[in-house]
Amino acid sequence: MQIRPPHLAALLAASALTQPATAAPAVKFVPAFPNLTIKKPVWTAPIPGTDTELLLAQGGVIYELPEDRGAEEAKVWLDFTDRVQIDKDFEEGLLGLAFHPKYASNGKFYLYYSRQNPKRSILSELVARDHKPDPSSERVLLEIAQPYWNHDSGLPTFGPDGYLYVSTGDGGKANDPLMTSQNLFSLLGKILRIDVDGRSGDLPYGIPEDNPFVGKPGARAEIWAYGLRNPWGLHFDKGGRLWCADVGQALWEEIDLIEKGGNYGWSYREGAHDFELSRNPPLVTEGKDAVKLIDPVHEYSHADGISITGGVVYDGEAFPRLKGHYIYGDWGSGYVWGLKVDGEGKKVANVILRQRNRTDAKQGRSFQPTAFATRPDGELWILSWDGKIYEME
Ligand SMILES: [Ca+2]
Ligand SMILES: [Ca+2]
Repeated sequence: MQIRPPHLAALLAASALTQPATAAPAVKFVPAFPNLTIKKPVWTAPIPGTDTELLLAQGGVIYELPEDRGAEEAKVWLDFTDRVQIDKDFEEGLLGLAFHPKYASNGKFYLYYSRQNPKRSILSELVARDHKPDPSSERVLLEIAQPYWNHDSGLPTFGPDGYLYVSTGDGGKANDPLMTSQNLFSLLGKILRIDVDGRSGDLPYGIPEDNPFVGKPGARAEIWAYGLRNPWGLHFDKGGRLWCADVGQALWEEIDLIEKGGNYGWSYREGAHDFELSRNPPLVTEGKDAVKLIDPVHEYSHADGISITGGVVYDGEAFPRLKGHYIYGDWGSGYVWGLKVDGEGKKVANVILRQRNRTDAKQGRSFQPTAFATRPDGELWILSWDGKIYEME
């Protein structure tokens, strides 16, 4: 079933509401390695304790970012293409990487990727020895059946508590057809929290005792938060707040601050609006079982983009006015914004840092952010679907 396009005037009015009152800081986004093109870069992270930064390509290869800004090629750190299996290369592949907080002593890191037959997402632990990855060390922690090729999400990140958080999408297709996001027995449409150093029962990981659904019949104890559609961007800021950008369906893109046990609404809600095509049972709104849905701290309509790419809270030195802003963008339009919220998580400002891509044939949609990542000097790398790595200037 197709959703009727919303009335343009309504969307433009909504768009006007999301525009900032404050002037945008003068920021330029420029290719940092003009001669280097890495197909579909999706994440970058420094190897802790080294000067080497890694770049994940969705096809299954992890590269080392060259030191030479003029480099035309990047060295391969790990070729994982023998394990990453891709049926539809639009959303499947190698999607996430996280280093263990004690990587310096144990060499452990984590990958999230897709396999086929049956279609599934995998979260694995691997070990690097002297910072060289050992593919034979793979230990599979999670295998999550994927009903469809899209909405795999897959962004492992360690919290300040030392536990591994990983987002999962709703499994795919439109309208949450299997109603996974609200189903607490499904690991889809969730943010999970596991203890990679522990073991609970037969599980290859531990369940932290303070997870919100521990001991609740009919609920998976791995779940930390639920009601997500396709999180693309999961980030702990310095203050320990967990930011999640959740990609919308046809109308609204959203940014959430994730709370323990929180229900972020999909597919009852898209952004801060009722989702008309929801297949879920009617919401219980009164009594002790009343369902509380948490609206995003910020949303924008499809007048301004089509797919949010979550970011990071900027803590660098080069752009003092951006300090404390959550920098994010839209994969489709090329907009980049900086969102400021107060201590209570209420929106204070949302400034435009980059205008949308012009649609003339020359420029096309060249800038399509897939990730915003903090580099060791506190500034940002911005990865783009066109294979380029950008920085702010
Ligand atoms: Ca899927
Ligand atoms: Ca939501």
